Amino acid sequence: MELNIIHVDMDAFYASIEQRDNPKLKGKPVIIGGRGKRGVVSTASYEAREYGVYSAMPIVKARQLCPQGIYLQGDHLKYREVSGQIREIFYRYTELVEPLALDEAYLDVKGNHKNSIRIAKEIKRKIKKELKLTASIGVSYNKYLAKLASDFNKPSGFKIISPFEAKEVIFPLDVNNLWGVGPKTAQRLKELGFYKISDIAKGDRSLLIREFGKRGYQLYKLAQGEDYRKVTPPGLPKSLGKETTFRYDTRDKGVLRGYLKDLSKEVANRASNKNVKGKTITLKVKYENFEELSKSRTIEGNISKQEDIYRLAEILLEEVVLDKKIRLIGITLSNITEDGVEQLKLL
Ligand code: TTP
Ligand code: MG
Repeated sequence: MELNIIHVDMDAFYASIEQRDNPKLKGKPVIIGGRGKRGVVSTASYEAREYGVYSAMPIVKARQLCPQGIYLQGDHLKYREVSGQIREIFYRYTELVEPLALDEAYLDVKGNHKNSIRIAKEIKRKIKKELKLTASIGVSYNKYLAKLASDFNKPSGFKIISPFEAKEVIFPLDVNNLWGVGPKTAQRLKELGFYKISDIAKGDRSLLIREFGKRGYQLYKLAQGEDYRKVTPPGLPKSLGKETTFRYDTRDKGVLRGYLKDLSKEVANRASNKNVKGKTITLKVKYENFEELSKSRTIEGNISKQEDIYRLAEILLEEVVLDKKIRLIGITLSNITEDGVEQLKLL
């Protein structure tokens, strides 16, 4: 298990940006939030948190707790811009960046030859040096633990959770520290006798599954420090496919190849429009009796060109038994990654 997942979460994001841009706000309780009686706190600087002010609290209440606070409406355009600058730093290390919010993202740095702990430290340093802001960073071997780690010693935290210490770190924690467990699930878990993560890890798996279904199994796995979710960059389609139903059913290979050529071209065009490439080609056929069959092949490299897609589809067609006529054929490109970002980003 490699420590290739990094989770970055900026500290008191909106408030820190305001403090950075206006020296008078430095070291002061700054509260960003909506205006008016019904406004709520978006975030509070760490100085303001000492008064008990936190996100989602009504502004009215915040003013009671911290009358000397500096209350600002905030500038979302600016926060968005800074968010872009932070992501630009991430992209120097990997294209596998999955933002969760303006100030938060998962990175998978498995493709980078540098040691991931070193990458994480560099990212932290660059955010500080170039953007004059602090981030809290967690490094681990999966998303759940990386996010947990980044939250460990905020602000300006840095924590690594290795496979050897994962259980030691998570076992004593309350079940609400499991990914996706909100107040309701936490309460139900406690009614069932699961208070700490260790209770789940050592508990009755079938009870969890009976109670929560698939989610119960996932909780059981998370409690062992296991999480198989991948870091998925946004906007990338999971697959690109195109299929066609024939006017006349056929088992003629020449005709089928002709269709495959057209379909390959369409899939290649879509890949080019979306600027993606893929590793897996799937050929789907539907026989005249509506029976369906699909065959896949995954290659080492990545493809996106018509001729490459066609070549693989043709190989797959050879594996299809043509004892009945076919009424539909389709090609799908999957296992998709962005094409050409490397060069663009270096420019
Ligand atoms: P968070 O990362 O949750 O909070 P934060 O960055 O302000 O503080 P922390 O150091 O604890 O990470 O959210 C990021 C930004 O999102 C936050 O600065 C403001 C905004 N936000 C809201 O507008 N409403 C909310 O309820 C929350 C939680 C955040
Ligand atoms: Mg944050």
